[in-house]
Amino acid sequence: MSHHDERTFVMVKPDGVQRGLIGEVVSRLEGRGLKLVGAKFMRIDQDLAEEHYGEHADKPFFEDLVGFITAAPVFAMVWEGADATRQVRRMMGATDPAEAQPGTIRGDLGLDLGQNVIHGSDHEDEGANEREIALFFDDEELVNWDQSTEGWVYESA
Ligand code: IDP
Repeated sequence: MSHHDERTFVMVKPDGVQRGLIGEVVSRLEGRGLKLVGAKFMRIDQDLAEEHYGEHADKPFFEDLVGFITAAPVFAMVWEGADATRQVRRMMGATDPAEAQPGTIRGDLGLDLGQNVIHGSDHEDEGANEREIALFFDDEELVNWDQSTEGWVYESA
């Protein structure tokens, strides 16, 4: 694994899917130079929702959060690149779109904390990216491939 190979889990949430923002989110991540290695259009069931958001199980908003994430399909993805987990979080912006900087995905595309368009693994939670990837994808659903533009994204391969 070279240092360009960090993988992170990203998901367009039900509000983003309903609002036709899959392409916009994918376009921003592609444009940054990140490499798509897995994608799945799917409906999250109750069990998966409760596991994915397990850290929030005791929060007052947990039931609404699980209800929201299971209410319509999501677009789950794995993206790869240098410092990918932290870089995607920077592109997402603050959790509350009302506070997210313009120029970020949430800051440009959302207004409501409960419907903030995108999920990305937390870079401050060690191993969250690998755990979330494993929760949503089997190994054989991830595609190892060489992207011919890599030499134009990273100065040294
Ligand atoms: P993150 O999505 O930026 O990682 P987390 O703190 O992990 O933020 O929260 C998970 C999701 O739960 C958020 O994206 C947001 O949709 C929702 N959420 C977080 N805090 C609140 C809250 O105080 N009220 C309602 N929903 C919340």
